[in-house]
Amino acid sequence: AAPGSVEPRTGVTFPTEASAGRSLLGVGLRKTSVLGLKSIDVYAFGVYADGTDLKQQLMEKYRKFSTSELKENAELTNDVLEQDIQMTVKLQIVYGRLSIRSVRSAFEKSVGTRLQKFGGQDTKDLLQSFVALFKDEYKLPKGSEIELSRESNHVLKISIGGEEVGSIQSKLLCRSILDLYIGEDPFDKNAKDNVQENIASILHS
Ligand code: DAO
Ligand code: DAO
Ligand code: DAO
Repeated sequence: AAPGSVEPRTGVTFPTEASAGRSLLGVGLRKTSVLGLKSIDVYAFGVYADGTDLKQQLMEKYRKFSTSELKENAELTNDVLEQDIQMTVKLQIVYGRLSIRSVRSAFEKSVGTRLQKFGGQDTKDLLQSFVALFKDEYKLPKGSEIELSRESNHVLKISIGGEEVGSIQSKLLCRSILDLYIGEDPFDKNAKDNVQENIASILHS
């Protein structure tokens, strides 16, 4: 098999490198619960970052800390979210009956909460106009691959099945999306911890 990391609960493998030489830092699972009862595995994900950007933006500030101090350092994650560091989150859908309607409402909830938290109330209309672009006729069957990437200068790029479907320059939106995976209340705590550990070791390499 090609080198990579397997997300253990779904068996999805993520390659150790994403496009443009970004390295895999952690893998995880995005779940949801229906009616607060049944838990559904929705997608597996892999978080990648450009090692050179990490060093350039963060080394100066964090070199004085040991690796174990860095693993616990909340400010480090905050800086990763804020700075102009190229990152990619690859998603692979594992839920077989995902409707665009539920993608829309999940997005409103997950990303919407973050937009409000970091940007304030006036992001609401923008969010509405964005989710309106998720048309009902789109399909995201099991196995679909989505890439969310932050390009330099805070450009968010979204690709589905290797095809770019949109991009927008917004520091707030980039931050809000990455926060789902490595922020304060992440989808998968274990994935977040692995990402932070790997960032710590990159900063000491
Ligand atoms: O079908 O009732 C249901 C549950 C569906 C849950 C959907 C969660 C969607 C998560 C966002 C996926 C983004 C690609
Ligand atoms: O898991 O709650 C979440 C948010 C995931 C962000 C996924 C964005 C996907 C946009 C593609 C929609 C295409 C119809
Ligand atoms: O950063 O200036 C800003 C405000 C951006 C708000 C983003 C709202 C989200 C909807 C647009 C997403 C399009 C991909």
